[in-house]
Amino acid sequence: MRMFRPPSIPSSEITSETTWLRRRELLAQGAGLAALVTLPGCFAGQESHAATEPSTLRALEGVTPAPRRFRTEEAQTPFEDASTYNNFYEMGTDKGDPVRNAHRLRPEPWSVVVEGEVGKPGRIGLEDLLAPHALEERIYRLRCVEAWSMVIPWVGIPLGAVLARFEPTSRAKFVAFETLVDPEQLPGQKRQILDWPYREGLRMDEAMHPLAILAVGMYGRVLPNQNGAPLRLVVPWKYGFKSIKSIVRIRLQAERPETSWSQSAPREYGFFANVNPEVSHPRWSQARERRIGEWRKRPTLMLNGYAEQVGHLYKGMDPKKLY
Ligand SMILES: Nc1nc2c(c(=O)[nH]1)N[C@H]1C(S)=C(S)[C@@H](COP(=O)(O)O)O[C@H]1N2
Ligand SMILES: [Mo]
Repeated sequence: MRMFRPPSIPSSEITSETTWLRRRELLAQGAGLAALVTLPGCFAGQESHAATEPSTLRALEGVTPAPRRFRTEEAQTPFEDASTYNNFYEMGTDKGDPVRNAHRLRPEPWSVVVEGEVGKPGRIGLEDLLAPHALEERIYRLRCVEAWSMVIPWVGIPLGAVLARFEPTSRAKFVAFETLVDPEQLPGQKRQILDWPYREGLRMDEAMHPLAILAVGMYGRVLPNQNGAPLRLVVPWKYGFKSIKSIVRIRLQAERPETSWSQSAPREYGFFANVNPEVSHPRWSQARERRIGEWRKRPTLMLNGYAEQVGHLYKGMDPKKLY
């Protein structure tokens, strides 16, 4: 991960309302563009980017609105920014690379292997993974370790509910996740920037916490490829790199899994990666952050503002070790 550079995209508008919750018809490939530009707050004056939208981007039906504890009323990051300023190293290391390379990824059909310390292991199609769960909205802050942040209305399902279906055994203490490996779909994998696949992990109690979700959409629509289609993790109290994209494998296990960033730079990126303004990254302070679209920096909140909800998970642990 690199040092902060100001976003290369002009990001001035602020979507102040949750305009996105309107149910939308399935957008046909051609009609999609026209329909998207009419959505208030999105794409105003940005038609050129809309043209790069994956053709599968379509509305999600029947989403339960987020209850108070799973939403922030802060201004939401415009969809335009959240879908063009990305970290997805498998699609390139510049923030603009993912949206440029996104069309190569084929998010359907898609399946996920669930294995390890579970009663019912197996490979499961995305539809079957999602089917028994109602889609829920969650409006979360997400803070990148590079000190920029966003507010995004996700659509997904609680990770804990999904894991429970596979009947974790009593030996399951951690969950390991892996991203797809396919250099044709993810051209960044032609270079050994990280030891692919991208790998992340959570402790079991973190994974079961209701704030942790598997997201399939944002802003009421199917996830754009550059944001991790068709299925990504969102863990809002941890630095963004924990929120692994385009997941193909979930393994429950007794031991703490190795993760890509802590393996490549253990001094800089730990396993827990809890947002903590008091613990500096070795190369920069984490005390403040720049919300995409804002000029003035704002203070970073302990556990990204979710301390009341998840603080108890880390009782008795040294916060200095929780980076
Ligand atoms: N597979 C994979 N997942 C990933 C990354 C990545 O490079 N590869 N980058 C992470 C980082 S550093 C951040 S900040 C978030 C960014 O998510 P966004 O682009 O949807 O905002 O994705 C995370 N998930
Ligand atoms: Mo990040």
